[in-house]
Amino acid sequence: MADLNILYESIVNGKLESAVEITEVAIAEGYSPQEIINNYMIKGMEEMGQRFQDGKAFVPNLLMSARAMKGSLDLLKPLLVGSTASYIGKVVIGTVKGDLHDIGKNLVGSMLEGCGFEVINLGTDVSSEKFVEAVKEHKADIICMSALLTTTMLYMKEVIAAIAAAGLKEQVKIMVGGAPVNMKFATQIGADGFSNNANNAVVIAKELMGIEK
Ligand code: B1M
Repeated sequence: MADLNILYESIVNGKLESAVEITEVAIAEGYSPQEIINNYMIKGMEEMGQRFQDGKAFVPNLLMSARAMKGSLDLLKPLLVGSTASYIGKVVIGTVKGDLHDIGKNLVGSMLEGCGFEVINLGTDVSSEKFVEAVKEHKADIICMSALLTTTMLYMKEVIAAIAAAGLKEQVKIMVGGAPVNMKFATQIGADGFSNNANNAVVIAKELMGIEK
């Protein structure tokens, strides 16, 4: 039987191979991807954040942990993606300019995909111009912005201003998220929705599309 504490330890210690190995076993044994992600992988990254803050871990450690997390996530992603014949809405998602954190954003994107949205992932360090272009090009219903730094979250306001300046505010709903972002901030900058986790992001996105839960 899979000991998922090994997965937690592998993320914390940045061990890609053992993270992948134990994830494969867990999948074969029928663990749900949500349980694996929420109870072990995210907890491992949170522990690394704490250690980093306490000066007990450094950027290379974070990178190793992120690599291990990505390895496991790549295996779980196909299980999150459902088989939808037609999409319920189109989402453009990206981490805002100046910010390179993408694990949480990718998780949100995968969950949205799994729940029937078409997702256009713009990556990290995304400028307001790129968001505007993508909304126009893909005729997106929702923009999801992610930020993990207290400095870069401020850029979300600039993106919203650029969307308004391009005359797109009535056309597209704007959702924000990421560790330092909260409901108060989301309201202040004029976002239509906020979520502090990937599961709830789907609920909010559906609400914004006018779809019953
Ligand atoms: Co950095 N980092 N980091 N980092 N990093 C944090 C964010 C930090 C809190 C660590 C700490 O000090 N405790 C801190 C920020 C402090 C602050 O601003 N208050 C920090 C710092 C300071 C930095 C650097 C400045 C360090 C340096 O260079 N001196 C630097 C900045 C680089 C840059 O972006 N320009 C930096 C770099 C990095 C790495 C590149 C090494 C690496 C990222 C690798 C990668 O993403 N590919 C990294 C990591 C791994 C972290 C921590 C440890 C983990 C982040 C993570 O992946 N969490 C993080 C500490 C922490 O968060 N505890 C930290 C797991 C992920 C699943 O959660 O991203 O929160 P999260 O996503 C959640 C929710 O927030 C929400 O749903 C997700 C799933 O539940 N969500 C959304 C996220 N986006 C959403 C969008 C939505 C909705 C919900 O749309 C609507």
